[in-house]
Amino acid sequence: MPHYKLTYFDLDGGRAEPVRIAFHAAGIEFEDVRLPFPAFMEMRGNLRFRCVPVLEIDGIAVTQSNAMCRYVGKLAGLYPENPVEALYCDEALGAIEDVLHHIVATLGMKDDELKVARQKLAEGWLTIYLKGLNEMLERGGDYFADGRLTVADLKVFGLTKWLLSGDLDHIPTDLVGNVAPRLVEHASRVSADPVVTGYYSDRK
Ligand SMILES: N[C@@H](CCC(=O)N[C@@H](CS)C(=O)NCC(=O)O)C(=O)O
Repeated sequence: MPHYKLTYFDLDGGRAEPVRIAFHAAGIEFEDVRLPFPAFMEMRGNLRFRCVPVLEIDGIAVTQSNAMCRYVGKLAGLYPENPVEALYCDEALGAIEDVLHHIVATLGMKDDELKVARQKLAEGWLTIYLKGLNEMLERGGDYFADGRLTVADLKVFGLTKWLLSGDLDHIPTDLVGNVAPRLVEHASRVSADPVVTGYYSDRK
């Protein structure tokens, strides 16, 4: 078994979380390196794309969270084998990356600038992406692909949970429910899945 080392911020969320959950589901041990922000800033200049997560497999570093989701998803049985279902899974993974870039662009802002940017985000890109994800669920039923839990569900769940949490100032917590009600049901379904509950009960 290779040595896996996953480096990310010390958050139970974000881009590394679906990868951590998939490792757990696969029963694969990994070194879960959780960086305080100052430690990230110190190493940032040495990271290939100046960002995390970074997955090292026997010391060989790999970037791109969606590539990691697919790789560990395959090891865990959480990635579809059927090419069309894999396409649906990838579509959801890619959509979340797109919308994360819009959210991240507002993270360094403050006061009125933040308020204006977040209101614009909520009414604009967030609504577009949430509605799109809702529409994709209408195609797939309860899950984004393969009629079962995949890494796509873990990634979308991370976003929905963040938006529902109220941690993003000026993003109304009822936005998801208003524009994408299927995503709220989806988040409840995913949070109750044994793959997810098993991961968090072992984290405690
Ligand atoms: N496409 C990359 C994006 C990675 C990314 O933007 N990571 C963020 C954290 S979630 C980061 O390291 N930001 C710090 C920075 O850009 O300085 C991926 O999916 O892994």
